[in-house]
Amino acid sequence: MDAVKYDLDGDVAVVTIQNPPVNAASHAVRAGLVEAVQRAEVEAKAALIIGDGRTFIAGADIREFGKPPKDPWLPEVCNRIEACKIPVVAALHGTALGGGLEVALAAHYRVAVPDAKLGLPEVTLGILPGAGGTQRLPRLTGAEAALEMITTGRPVSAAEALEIGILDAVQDGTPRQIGLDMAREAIAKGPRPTGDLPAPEAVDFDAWHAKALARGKGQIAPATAVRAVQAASELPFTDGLARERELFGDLMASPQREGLIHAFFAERAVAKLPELEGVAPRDLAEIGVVGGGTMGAGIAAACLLAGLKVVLVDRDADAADKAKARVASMLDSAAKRGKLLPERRSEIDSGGFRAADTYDALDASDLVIEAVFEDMDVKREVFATLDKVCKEGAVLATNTSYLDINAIAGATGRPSDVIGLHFFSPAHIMKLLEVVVADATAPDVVVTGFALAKRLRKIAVRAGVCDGFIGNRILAHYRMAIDNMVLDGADPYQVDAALEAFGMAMGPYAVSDLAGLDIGWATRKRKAATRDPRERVPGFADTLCEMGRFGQKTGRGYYLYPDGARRGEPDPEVQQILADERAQQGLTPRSFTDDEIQRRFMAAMVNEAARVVGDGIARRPLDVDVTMLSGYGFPRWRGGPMKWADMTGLDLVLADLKRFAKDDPWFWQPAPLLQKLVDEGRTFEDLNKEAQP
Ligand code: T1G
Repeated sequence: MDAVKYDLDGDVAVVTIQNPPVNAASHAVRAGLVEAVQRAEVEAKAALIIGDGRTFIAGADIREFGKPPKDPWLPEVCNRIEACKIPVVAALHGTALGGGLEVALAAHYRVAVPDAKLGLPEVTLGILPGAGGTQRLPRLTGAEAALEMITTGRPVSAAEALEIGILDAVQDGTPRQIGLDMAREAIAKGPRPTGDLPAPEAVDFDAWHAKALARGKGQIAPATAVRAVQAASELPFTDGLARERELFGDLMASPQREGLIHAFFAERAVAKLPELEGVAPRDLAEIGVVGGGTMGAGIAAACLLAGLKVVLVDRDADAADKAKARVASMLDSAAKRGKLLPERRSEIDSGGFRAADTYDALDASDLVIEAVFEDMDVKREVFATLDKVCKEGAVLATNTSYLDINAIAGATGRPSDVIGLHFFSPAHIMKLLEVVVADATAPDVVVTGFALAKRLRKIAVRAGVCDGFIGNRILAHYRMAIDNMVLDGADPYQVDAALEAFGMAMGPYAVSDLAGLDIGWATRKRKAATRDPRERVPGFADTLCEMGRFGQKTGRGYYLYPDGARRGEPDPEVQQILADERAQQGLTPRSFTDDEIQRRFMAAMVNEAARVVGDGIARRPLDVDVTMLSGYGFPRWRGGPMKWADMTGLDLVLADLKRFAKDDPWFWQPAPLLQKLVDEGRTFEDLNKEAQP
C-alpha cells in the first residue's frame, strides 16, 4: 500500500494518507504528499487532503526523532502545499495533531467532522510545532488563542476550532465527501495562503512567557514556544518560520525532549503483555467494591464514571449510607468538571449504583475490589467471605498497598481468581493502577486487570508481589534516604524545596502531610519486628504522630495549616523536635547543599528501582519509570528515574552510592543489577529493548 494515494474525482485531486495506525507523517508520507501536490497542480483544479482509517495525520512520526532527518522535511512539505497554484482543502477527522494540523494549516481551506479534535501537542513531547504551526496558527486565530493551544498542548473540538478561526466549516459526513464539497467551492475562490494573512497583533508575550515557565515546573518547551509565536507577530512570515526552526532545533536537542519521548513510548509499552497475547479478558459489567472509605468510594466513582455498574458493600447500614454520600459528592464534583453527563447521572441514580450492608449483594459482580482496613487478618476474613458469596469466575481483587497477596489469596479456595489492583488516592483522579500478579493468578485474570484499567482510562503497570510492590517499595527507600538526611542535619523544608526544584510535583514532606502521617506510622509499627538491625531509625516521624500531628487533616504535620490552608507553613516546633532528637542521639548536625539532597534522593530511588527490576517485581526499567511518573509526581520531562539514571550515566550514580556508603554501608549498598550494568557498559534502556516483543 502506498503511504499516499492519489485519485481524481472530477476536477478534484484526492490525496489520501494511508499510514496506519495514526497516519503519522513519516518520510514516505512526506515524499508522497509533495509528489501528489505537484501532480494535482498539473491535472486538477483543486486538491483535497484526507486521512484513511481512524484519523487525519496525528503528527510527525515520533519514531524518527533523534535520527538523521530525511528530505523532504515537514516544513518544506507544508510550504509546498501552501504555494500550490490550485486551492488545497484539508478535511479532518479523528485527531489532527502536531504536524498533522500543520499540514492542514498550510492548506488553503479547512473543514472537519463534528467529533474531530485539533491540537498542537508538541510541548508535551518537549518540542514546539516545527512545521510552521507557530506562525500560521496565530495568523488565523490571533496570538492569544494560538498561545493557549501551543503552550498547553491541549486539543480543541471542531466547534471550538470553527469559533476561533482554524476551520472554515464543520460538517457531518465522510471526510472525502465534505472535503469534495468544499474543494468544488474553492475552485472559484482560488488559493488562499495562510502565510499571506497579516501578522497577529502583539500581546504581552513576556507575561505569557513567565506564566509558561511557572506552569512548566522546570519544563522549558512551553516558554520557548511563546517566543516562537512572538516571532509571528514581530517578523515577516519567512523570517518567523526561520526563527521557529531555530527554536525547534534547540528543543529537539534537549534532554527534556528525550525524557518526554521516552515517557510517551513507555506509557504505551506498559500495556503490552506479549506473554499473554491472545488471552481474552473476563466480562466486566458489574463491579463490586468492599469498603466505602475514601479509597473504596473513589474506586466506585472511577468505575461509575467509566460507565460500569457498581455495588458497594460496607459493614452496616450506617457505613453504607456514608459511603453512598461520599460517592455522590465525588460524582457531583466530576459533573461540575464536565466529566459526567446528566443522562449518565440519572442512570447511576436509578440502579447503576447500589450501596449495601451485606456481602450477598456481590453475588452478581464480575470483579470485586476490596478496599478495607490495611490489616492481614481483616483482609483474609473479607476474602474468605467473598469466596462464599461471589459467583464462579468472578475476579477477586485486593487494593492492598503492601500486604502479601499470596497470603490473601490463600484465604480463598480459588487463588487463581485473586489479583492485586492497587489504586492511588484519589482513585477517580489518579492515573496509575498497579496490577499485582500473585503466584497463582490466572493469565485471564491479569488480562482482565489491564482491561479494567483501559476502561477506567488508567495506566496499568504489571507488578510482582513484595512489600510495597513497585511504587511504594521504591518510595519507602527514598523516604529513608531523606529522613536520614534530616536526622543528620538537613532541614525538611529545604529538602522539599530542593526536590521541587528538581521537578517533583510536591516535596516529600508536603506529600506526607497530604496523605496523612498516620499511614507511615502504621507501616513502621508493622515492620518494626522484621527490621534489619543495621537500619537507622529516625524517630521524629513517630514523635509527630504521638503529638497528634497527622498532617493537613489535623492542621499540623511537618507543616502548619492555619485555618484549613492547603499550602503549609514551616513550623519552628518541628525544627525543635529535630534538634532535640539529634542531641539525644549525640549527632552533630551538618548542612546539605540542594545538589547533595537531590543526588542522595535520586541515588536511593534508582538503587531500589534497580533491585525491583533485578528481583523481577517490575518487568522492565520502563515499568518503573511509568509508575513513578503517573503515581508519584516524578517530573515527566526527566522521563522517569531509570531514564534519568541512563542520561546521567549509571557509572556516576554508582559512584555516588559508593561515596554515600562510606557513612552508611548497609543502606547504600549498590543493587547487583546496577553494578552489573556498569561493569558491562550497558544501560537500563538496553534492558527495555531486550524485553520488547
Ligand atoms: N508517531 C509515531 N507513532 C505514533 C504517533 C506518532 N506521532 N502517534 C501514535 N503513534 C503510535 C503509538 O505509539 C501506538 O503504537 C499507536 O500509534 C497507537 O497510538 C513537526 C514535530 C494519535 C491521539 O504528539 O496523541 O508533529 O504502541 O495507542 O489512544 O511540529 O497516539 O500500537 O505500536 O496512543 O488511539 C505530534 C501523539 C508529533 C500525537 C491516538 N503528535 N499521539 O491515540 O492510540 S510532533 C502527537 C497521540 C510533531 C511537528 C512535530 C495518540 C493519538 P503501538 P495510541 P490512541
